[in-house]
Amino acid sequence: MVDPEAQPQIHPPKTWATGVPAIASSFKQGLEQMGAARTARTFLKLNQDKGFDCPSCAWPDPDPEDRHTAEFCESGAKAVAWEATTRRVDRAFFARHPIAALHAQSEWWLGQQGRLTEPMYKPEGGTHYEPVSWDEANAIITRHLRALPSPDDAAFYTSGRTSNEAAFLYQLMVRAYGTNNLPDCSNMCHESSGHAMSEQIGIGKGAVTLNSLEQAELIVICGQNPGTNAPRMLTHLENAKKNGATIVAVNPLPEAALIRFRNPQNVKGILGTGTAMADDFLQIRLGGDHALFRAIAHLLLQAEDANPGSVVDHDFVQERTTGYAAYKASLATLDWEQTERATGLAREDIESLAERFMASRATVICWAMGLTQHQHAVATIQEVTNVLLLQGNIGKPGAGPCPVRGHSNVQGDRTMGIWEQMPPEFLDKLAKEFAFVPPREHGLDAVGVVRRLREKSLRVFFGMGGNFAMATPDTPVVHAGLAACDLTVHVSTKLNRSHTVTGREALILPALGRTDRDETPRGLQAVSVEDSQSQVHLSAGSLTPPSEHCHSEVRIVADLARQLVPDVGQIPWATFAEDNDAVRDRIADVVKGFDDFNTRVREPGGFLLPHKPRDSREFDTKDGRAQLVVNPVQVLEVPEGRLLLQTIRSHDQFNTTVYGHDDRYRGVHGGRRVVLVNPTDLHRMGLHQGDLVTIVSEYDGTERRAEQFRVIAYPTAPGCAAAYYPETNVLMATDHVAEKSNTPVAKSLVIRLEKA
Ligand SMILES: Nc1nc2c(c(=O)[nH]1)N[C@H]1C(S)=C(S)[C@@H](COP(=O)(O)OP(=O)(O)OC[C@H]3O[C@@H](n4cnc5c(=O)[nH]c(N)nc54)[C@H](O)[C@@H]3O)O[C@H]1N2
Ligand SMILES: Nc1nc2c(c(=O)[nH]1)N[C@H]1C(S)=C(S)[C@@H](COP(=O)(O)OP(=O)(O)OC[C@H]3O[C@@H](n4cnc5c(=O)[nH]c(N)nc54)[C@H](O)[C@@H]3O)O[C@H]1N2
Ligand code: SF4
Ligand SMILES: [Mo]
Repeated sequence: MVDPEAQPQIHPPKTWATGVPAIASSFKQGLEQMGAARTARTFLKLNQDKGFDCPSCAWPDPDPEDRHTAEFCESGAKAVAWEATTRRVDRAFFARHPIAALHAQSEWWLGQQGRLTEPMYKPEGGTHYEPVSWDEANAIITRHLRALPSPDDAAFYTSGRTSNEAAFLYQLMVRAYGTNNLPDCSNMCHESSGHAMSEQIGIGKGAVTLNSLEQAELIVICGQNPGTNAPRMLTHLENAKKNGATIVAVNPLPEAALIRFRNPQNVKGILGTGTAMADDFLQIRLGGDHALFRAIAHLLLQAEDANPGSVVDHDFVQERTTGYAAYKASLATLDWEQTERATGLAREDIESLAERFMASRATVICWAMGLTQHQHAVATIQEVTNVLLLQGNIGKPGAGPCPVRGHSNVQGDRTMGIWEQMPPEFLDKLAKEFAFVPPREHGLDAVGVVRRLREKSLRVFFGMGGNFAMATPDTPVVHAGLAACDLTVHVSTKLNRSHTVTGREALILPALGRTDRDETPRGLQAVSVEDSQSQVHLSAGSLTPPSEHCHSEVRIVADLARQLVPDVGQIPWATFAEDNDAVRDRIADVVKGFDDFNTRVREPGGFLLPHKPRDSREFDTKDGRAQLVVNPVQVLEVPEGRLLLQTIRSHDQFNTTVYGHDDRYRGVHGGRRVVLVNPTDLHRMGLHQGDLVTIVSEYDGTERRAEQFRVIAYPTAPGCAAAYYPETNVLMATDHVAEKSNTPVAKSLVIRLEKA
């Protein structure tokens, strides 16, 4: 296991995705980590009815009768191999490695050591983690939390892999303890989508299903790299294409999968040249999408004026929306010079995309982090929704907004109440169901927690999964703030950086993963998850757990709650600890759309949650109509000699987990400290491929530095650069956030490159 951090090798970017190398890569990872028998056994259960849900992304599964034997992709296989590894991190490992030595290792190395096997504790002044019993661990947490002047001095983070059942119990415990400090990874991810869409259509979730997607006439994919981050989406795009859909990619990077796709699940896909995926590729400048969609709307309205009734769906707009007149007035004229500057696109390219909108009777727009992680993200997503609403592209087959979620259950966790600002109706129901008084004041979101860490005023940090120390902005500030806590606790499957950035005392609590069998005195347990398109289904692992001391997240929460809040309300924690059906019965009482949960979740494929705009074109907004909203365009101005930097995922990582050092489709091999820059910009800056540079970000008069990056000449949009996360989180400023959603800006940092 050599950490090949040395000099990366650069090959030309690929112009197609998947096919044989993807299959080879999946099995290589599996065989290395698990051996042949376990690999075959595990992969055959992945995403199958009565099997387990892929722990990687949130892309939905087809109906059970339409599933393949291998209903997964390379990314899913890597995530499974990573979790189901036979390597172990036990007490001997922690005795051998002082925490400081672990801290010096890379993310990749930490992730390679294997599964955590028992609770570990770092006492005050300790240099090593030491074994501790579950009872003692819970007593330590309880002692600290009870000693706090206010429950608001603790924060309880959730990453989106947590099951519905565990998430529901977790928020219940935290609210019973007395705080709404429930930040989650969604705060850094699709918060902007949720915020934008809730205001406009009354719900923050996507409004298309897989079947519907395949009936679209036009699919626009903005700010998303599905070939790496939601690979099976490509199969459905390919089907849509076979049904006659036009696909347009809007991206600063020519991502391989958006250009050409080889489907590994059919023989022609393996051998043949594949499907040309995108009919058009608009190489947009970072942050230019708001201006692009304003221009599209302008052109649609202009065409409508020229030929009334030809473009706008007037029945829909009149009966179901508010704000048309003001919206139309705001688009009477368009500043084309500003539009071209903001988008980096030529007017003809925008006009030709507008024509595709006009020609389509059913349009889907998909997006991910390329839209959500900008200062103007909420306005951008609202403009996307405006354009869909104008043509009535919601609540009919083949049409609608399709935000593609990240973590496999990030959407479900939110549905279960993991949010620092759950609405009063939810809290009322919780209060009634469990006979206690939940706190009403909004809690801290992820950036709120970072601000408390910055002022060193947070006392206890509790992480339900995830890697808060690396996923957040301003890495050194976060690390110093965590180190100043009285106690840090992490419920995890594997070692990561957050375990090496310890509070005065620290705990690691080992959890079962999706692949593990969960057997309690009440029998085998299954959990449930909600995918990106609101389908809820069961997931049950079948592998023997890494150790008898690994507990399910459900049990971890319930056992802690029995010590922490035994007398708050009437909550049967002991039953919850071993019976997920009992938890689901209570979710059915509290959470909308979950009636008869235990029965419906056992139907093959589970059940679809209600979604008024999708199901009946009804909108839970202030006036019961969808809102067309006006937001002024902002052009990201970049001073001379600077670039806009986006921080992205390579093909060999899952967020802060680094599986390997190749980014195959982009042609980067053997290293991650690289910055991709357009050749004309390099030439202008006097830099050459392979030069070693320091990336310096400039925000609000402050500078942040990331050293030892190699420059790669890459066909990204001019004026733009790209580098991998989390190595570049040191460049992000805590206060640089999206308006309204408070999401850290990860996709448009003003930077300069200094030759080392
Ligand atoms: N294998 C794998 N799968 C994953 C993950 C992973 O790390 N690895 N992470 C999961 C998670 S939590 C998430 S949120 C998703 C993330 O999925 P993505 O959003 O696809 O992930 P990113 O790598 O952040 O890629 C952002 C994409 O948007 C483009 N982009 C950036 N800025 C702009 C812009 O201003 N305009 C436009 N039009 N495009 C832009 C980038 O070039 C890139 O293609 O993936 C999930 N799935
Ligand atoms: N610069 C920059 N920063 C970003 C982003 C970006 O694009 N650029 N993206 C943001 C986004 S979209 C997201 S979602 C966040 C992600 O932030 P997080 O969700 O906090 O980070 P992950 O890397 O997904 O967390 C991985 C860890 O989760 C633990 N884990 C894995 N499986 C399980 C499980 O089943 N149970 C438990 N208890 N633990 C488990 C493992 O210990 C693993 O190390 O990062 C954000 N940060
Ligand atoms: S598309 Fe996402 S959920 Fe499906 S197998 Fe691949 S990584 Fe897993
Ligand atoms: Mo995410």
